[in-house]
Amino acid sequence: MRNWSTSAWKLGRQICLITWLTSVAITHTFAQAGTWSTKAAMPTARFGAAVAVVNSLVYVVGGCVSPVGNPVAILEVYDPKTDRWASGSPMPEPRCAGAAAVIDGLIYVAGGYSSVGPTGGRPPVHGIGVYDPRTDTWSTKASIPTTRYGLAVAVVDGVLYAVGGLGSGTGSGRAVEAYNPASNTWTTKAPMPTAREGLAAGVVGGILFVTGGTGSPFPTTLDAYDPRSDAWATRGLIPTPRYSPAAGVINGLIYVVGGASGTRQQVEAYDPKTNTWVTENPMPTGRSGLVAGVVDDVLYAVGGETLHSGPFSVNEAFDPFLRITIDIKPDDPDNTINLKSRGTVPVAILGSATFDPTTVDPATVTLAGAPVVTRPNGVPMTSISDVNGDGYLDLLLHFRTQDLQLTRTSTEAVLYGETFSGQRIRGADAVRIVASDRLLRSNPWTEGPSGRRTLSTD
Ligand SMILES: [Ca+2]
Ligand SMILES: [Ca+2]
Repeated sequence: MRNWSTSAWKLGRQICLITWLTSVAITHTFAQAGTWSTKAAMPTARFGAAVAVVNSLVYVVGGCVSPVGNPVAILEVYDPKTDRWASGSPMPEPRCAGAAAVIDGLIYVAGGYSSVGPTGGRPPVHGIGVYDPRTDTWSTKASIPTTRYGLAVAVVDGVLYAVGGLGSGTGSGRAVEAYNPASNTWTTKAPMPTAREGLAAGVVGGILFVTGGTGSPFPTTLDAYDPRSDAWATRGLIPTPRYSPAAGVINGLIYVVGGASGTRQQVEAYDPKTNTWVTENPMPTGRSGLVAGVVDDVLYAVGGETLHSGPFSVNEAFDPFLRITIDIKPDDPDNTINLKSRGTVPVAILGSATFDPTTVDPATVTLAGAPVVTRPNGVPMTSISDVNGDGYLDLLLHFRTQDLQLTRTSTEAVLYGETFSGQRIRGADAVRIVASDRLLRSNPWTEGPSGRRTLSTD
């Protein structure tokens, strides 16, 4: 039997009880606005793999290929643009229930076990496996001090944090160790408040959030780690406690997907800003031991198992947003933005046969992190007209250029918002960032809040 799942199965009834007991204490709402779709299946069905995203490609590495375990070294790569899979060089050794993260374009895989012995023993993988997608080659770095599997890893400020998991040492479930690639060394950090194996992690605003997993007692909370102060805080309860879910961060929300509890289809999103949860549409194929990679704000839930079936090759995509079309600077096909301008950037949310932009709540809209310009009374400044003459009304909004979180290398700006009924929307348009001083001198025209051009007096 695979102990990796049976521990969760034993706790199944306990989970239901905990869920019922805690549901009244948790602030969460039901949005159910995101949509699921089925994508090309992974060539090799697996659970307990590790996942990383580099340059919009999803790398799924290692895992177990049979219900009894059988760790593998396989690397398979999914390209969401083409909905196709390719193979990469396998890891130096098999690894199941490890975890991966990306630093400077390299994939670091830590923890896991390399085989399953006849009596259920799981020899640990000691070294970090480092994969360079540019050369399709692997190397091995410093051994993790506390060997463990079913851990989570995450990166904050170029340092990899290996959190929790089940290992040989006592207290492995609370272990936190940080790996610095510059020095190839590990450092011991403050332990988690809650012991967890089969947990999920996400980073928002430099804070590492963990939830899920098994332990003693069964973890029902979401815990937050601040690497700057090396301190943990418990941030409240998760609506559905579960073993071995996957997690992905999209626009500052942590989406926790699947895991052993009930149908294993549950999707819940945590907002660190408000410390609240939203229940999302369930995943079509319920699974635990799956992985999740996020590309262009779409979460790809790949592989996994259940107690009675799997491993799975299934690949299902979750999009939290209604995708809309925007036109940054309707008068300018190049969407030129001078980051030092004191003016505003007009953006049209375009209407269509299927989308009425007047349903958008302007107070919820941001462009590259900037809010909509408001009137002195605080009401967002908006206008409605058919800016592109296609017969559908468009919503014109303005954003202060100096509020935009863009850099000189930005090539795209993303607009997020919600409709008045709570549907999340997302639109993106290309931008061309220009050297500021030169433009100010050569172009005497600046844009006012109305979007109309006025001659600058500079
Ligand atoms: Ca434009
Ligand atoms: Ca229009």
